This record gives sequence, structure tokens and C-alpha cells, in this order.
Amino acid sequence: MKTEIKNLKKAAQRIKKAIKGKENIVLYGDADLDGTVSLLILEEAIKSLGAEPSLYFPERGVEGYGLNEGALKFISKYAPALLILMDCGIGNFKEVKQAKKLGFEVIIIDHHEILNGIPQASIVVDPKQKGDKYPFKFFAACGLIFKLTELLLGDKISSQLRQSFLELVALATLADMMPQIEDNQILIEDGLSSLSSTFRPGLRVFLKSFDEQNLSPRELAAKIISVLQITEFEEHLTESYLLLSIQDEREAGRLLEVLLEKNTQRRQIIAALTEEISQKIALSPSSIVFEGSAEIPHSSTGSLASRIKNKFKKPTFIFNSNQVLSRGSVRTPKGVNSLEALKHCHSLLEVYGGHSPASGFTVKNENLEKLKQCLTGYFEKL
Ligand SMILES: [Mn+2]
Repeated sequence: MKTEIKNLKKAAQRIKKAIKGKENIVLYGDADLDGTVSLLILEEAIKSLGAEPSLYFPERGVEGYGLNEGALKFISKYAPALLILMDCGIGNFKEVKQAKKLGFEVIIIDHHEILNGIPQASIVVDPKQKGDKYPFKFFAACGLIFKLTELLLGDKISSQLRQSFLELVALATLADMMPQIEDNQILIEDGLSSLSSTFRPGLRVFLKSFDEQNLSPRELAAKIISVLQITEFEEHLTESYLLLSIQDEREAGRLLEVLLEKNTQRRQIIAALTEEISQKIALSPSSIVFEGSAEIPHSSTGSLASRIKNKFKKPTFIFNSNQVLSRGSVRTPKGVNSLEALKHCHSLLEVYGGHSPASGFTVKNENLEKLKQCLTGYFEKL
């Protein structure tokens, strides 16, 4: 028998049961492109089976990453329900317990590293958990969700819908910077092969918009990702979700105009901040980059950290601070594990998680200076 991803079949069966029994279903995804595509694909698959799930994306800069108290308060009106966390959840020990108390049965489908055990959800899918024998470990969350929809829909999926899902999976796997090897390579090549003839209105408008530039599928994908990777929110939905789910092409065109304009502004802000931080680093060099302020938009800490890391080739921590907390992104040069560093200093952190080259953290402002010292010490000893 072929090895399968642990618990994926269980998850598919539980979702089918919920659809049949007309249970409430809540889909909850991280707000980046991976989480957005995961949620959208599963939503379309569930809808094609006749159910109508409720949706929620947490706003990282306001609510924090993953399942959180405010979000639980908002979605508690849907309980009792099956709550499916995608591209997040594997670190939400407390919150999953709380969700159960509110009447949710929780399924986690995540691909982030396992920290200290797994939350007490009813079903957990994460290729990095113990006992998962599937040989490939580097799916984006959307790759796992795609496999889940194959189990859910079986031969009920039209080849056109399957191909449309693959286009989205290719984009989100690239956006999440997962290794482009083995299973991912197949998903990416499959998806990109039909991108230029996509029928999805929210993608067709990109083709039109970049029509004159004669782009290869990969160049086109990169352009789409740069616009969709980080978008704003409307009533707990991401704008990238809104665009990709729109049925009407003219409406999609109008939303794309807005997103392109916002993207240009965002790029200018990031360029200016990169310059500002670079000057600071040049003035006082250290073994790591550890910079943050209230002025750095939370949604830009990831791209900023990537740019600075590429420029200075040092472990880079960039954060946004509000009155009490700082939330940030970490990027490390090749071969340097950012998650191990955060683990080493975890007693100073409120939340952390992610992957070896890219991760995130939340820290109380009163612990910022100690955290900087702890991380500097850690990297100097490496
Ligand atoms: Mn992801």
C-alpha cells in the first residue's frame, strides 16, 4: 500500500461526515497566500459537496498569528462546529483547548515545525509530526489541502477544477518559499503549465494586466505573488481571498487596480525602511540584525527581514512594536536555523514558530533588550 500523510484520510472522512450531517463548518486560515489558497480550495471543495462553510482569517498585526482569543470570540457564534485550522494551529495549545470548551471540534492542517508536542485537537495533519511516514516533508499547507480535496472529491472533481486548484497551489507553494523539489516540483510545474490559460477571473485579470510584458509562467507567477502575498483585510477576509474567489471578471479587474496601487505604495515604504535600517547597521555592526519600531508596518516585517538578510547575510530580526508587544519576522542565511535560535530564547517569548530559514515571534516590550542579548549570545557561540 502507498504511504499516506498521517491523518489526512481521517480528516477527509470527518469533513464528509460533517457535510452529510449538516454540521457547521468553520474554515480558519493564516492570512498569507499559502493560508489564503488553502482556505479557498477547501471552501470550493466543500461547497461542491453542498455545504456552506463560514470563513475567518486572523489579522496578524492586530490579533497575532494563528488561533487567538479575539478570533474565538468572533467565531463562537458558529459553535457547535467543526473548526479547521490551516497553515497555522500547530503551536496553539491554549487556544485549541479554549476552542473545545466553546463547542468546537478542531482539525489542524499545518506544515510548520512541531515545537513541544502537538495541541489536543481531534485530528492533526502535519508531515513533521511523529509517526508520519510520508517521505516528502516540505509541502506548503496548500499542498496538503490539495491532497485533502482529492480525498474529499474523489472522481467527483472535474479536470478543470482540479487544474484551477493546482494553479493556486503552485503560486502559494512558491510564495511560501518551500523547496521546489520532489512532490512540490510536480505541483508547481503542473499548476504553472495552465496559468496562462486559467479560467479563474481573479487570475485572468493578471494576464490582461501584464499582457504586453511577454512573461514566462514563472515571471508571471512572481508578479502575481508580489501583489497577493500580503494584502489587507475586509471583514475578516483577505483581499487576496476576495480577488481569487470573485466570479465576475470586471469586478476582479477593479479590485486588482486597487491592489496594484497599494502594492506600489508598499514597495516604496519598504525601500525607504530598508535604506534607513541599512544605515543603522552600517553605523553599529553586530553579529545579528535586531531592529524594530512602531513605524514598521506589521505586514512588512517579513519582506523587510528578507531584504536585509540578503544584503548583510546575517540572522535578521525585524519587528513592529505596539505599546505592550512586539511582533516580528526572522530570516536567516542558508544553513542557519532561525527556529533553533528562538527555541534557545523561548522563555523570553510569548509565541514563536515557523520554519528553519523563516519564522516569527511575539515578545513583551519589557523583554526586548534581554531577547536581543540572548540571540546575540546564541549566534556568537555558533
Ligand atoms: Mn505556510
